[in-house]
Amino acid sequence: MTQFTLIPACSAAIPTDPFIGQHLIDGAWVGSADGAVFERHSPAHGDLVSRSARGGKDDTARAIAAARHAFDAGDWASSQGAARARILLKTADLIDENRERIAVLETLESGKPIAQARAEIEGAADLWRYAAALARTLHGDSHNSLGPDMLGMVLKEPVGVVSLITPWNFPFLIISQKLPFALAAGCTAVVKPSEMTPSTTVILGQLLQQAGLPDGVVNIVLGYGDPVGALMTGDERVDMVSFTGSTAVGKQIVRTAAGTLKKVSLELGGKNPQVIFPDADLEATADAIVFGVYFNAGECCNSGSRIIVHEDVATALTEMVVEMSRKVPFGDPLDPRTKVGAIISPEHQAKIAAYVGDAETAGAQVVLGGEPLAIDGLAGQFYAPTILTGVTPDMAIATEEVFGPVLSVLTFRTMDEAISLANSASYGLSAGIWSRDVHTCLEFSRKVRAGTVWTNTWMDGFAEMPFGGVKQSGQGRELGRYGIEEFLEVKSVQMRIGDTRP
Ligand code: TXE
Repeated sequence: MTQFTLIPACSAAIPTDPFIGQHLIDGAWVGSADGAVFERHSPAHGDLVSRSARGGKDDTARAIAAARHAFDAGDWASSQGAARARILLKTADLIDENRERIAVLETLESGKPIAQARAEIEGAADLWRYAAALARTLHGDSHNSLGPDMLGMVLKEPVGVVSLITPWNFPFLIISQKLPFALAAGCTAVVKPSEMTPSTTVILGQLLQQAGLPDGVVNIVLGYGDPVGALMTGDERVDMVSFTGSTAVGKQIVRTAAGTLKKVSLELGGKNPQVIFPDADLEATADAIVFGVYFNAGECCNSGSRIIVHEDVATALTEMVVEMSRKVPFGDPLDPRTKVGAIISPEHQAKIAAYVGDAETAGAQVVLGGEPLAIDGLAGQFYAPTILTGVTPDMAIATEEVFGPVLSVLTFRTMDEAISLANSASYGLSAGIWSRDVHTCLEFSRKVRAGTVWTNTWMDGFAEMPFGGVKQSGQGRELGRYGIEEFLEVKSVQMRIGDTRP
């Protein structure tokens, strides 16, 4: 029997000319002041995909100055919510119209399957529409119980200039979890996409211009965390940083932002447990586990990478997951049948392999995979679907984010033990519970420390539902009403009315 389902290189054409990315500063597309560029090759195919301006100190400073000027001029911040909503809605329509172009670039730069890239772009357009609706619902409170001659008003105002720094795993979706909400609130922005996946954010900038966004409201600087991201975090003219990425860089951002005490919102890593009780529908659970661990090749903060299964059903469930894993199509991300594509970089592939190797040394058993995959006709890096049993809580693989298609299986006997295992990582992004008993589901949901709990499902997401983590998974929330509140300040206005003489 073939061990895995592999999809070889398909016939989809890869553009011969690379995508050229420039910075967007005050409405103009420009190269770097020093002429520097960087390139991105497809992690699946090896071909050159994009050549981008590589931002430095001057480019970043100009972008921040443009955002500051656009905010302080007041036209955007004090515009009607309805006017901002119109631009966001137009942007959503343009995203739909350009879906294929964006999806192909996203796939080529990130290595993710084209079918998932298309769904991601569709989901992103929905976020722009949702944020447009929120732009028309901004309101504070009034208090008329402060005495006969006093009126209190609580106003919601935009935070100001926001720096938005995004990672490579869902480039278009993650910027769409931040930017439309910031714009709906009336903020202006400086955006830095990951150096691995800069190009779809450039397209977004082009679409925003087409939609009629005034110059300077959104500025994009392409380049690396050092210096661009760090400057966007430390500059006094920036009022807030919203970051998605690694916990290590999240901590660095907090330290840098402390110099000017700016507001910081962080969406960081996860080591998300799924607890399976013996009364769960095992087939549905296995199916969701397979989806949860291989989605985006496991390069996903919500990856369900840690299952904690009751001893009585551990063997049966693991066998089901192994069998289902063999059938998941791994391979050329441009082939619409592919469900799992390439690993983002050779360095990251080595990091995944090291985690698996260390777990084996520590006594875990590799029951599936545990090695790189060679795919016919593809020069990039792929890692096999990997399942480890006999994982114990003291192993690094049980508590650290691997960010690859690697599942760790732990076992439990009692609810207390399950909760203690689930809460044993320093992360607290998401968690799952599988049981037919509503009391079991509720008890777990209340006791687990996580920003999101899925019961009898995994990784559903809705524009309406807030998303974010506790513990070292971050602070602040995206999406839902909370998604816009992050970008608003509260001002207390206390007004004496009637006779103002003492
Ligand atoms: O992330 P980084 P990387 C995790 C995952 C992965 C690891 C490393 O475990 O293996 O992070 O990925 C910018 N100041 N996640 O190295 O470095 C950088 O340019 C300001 C979890 O790609 O955190 C990029 O735009 N910005 C995660 C962004 O930060 C800085 C998604 C993220 O890069 C900076 C991705 C600095 N000092 C990785 N240094 C999730 N939450 O889903 C870098 N950057």
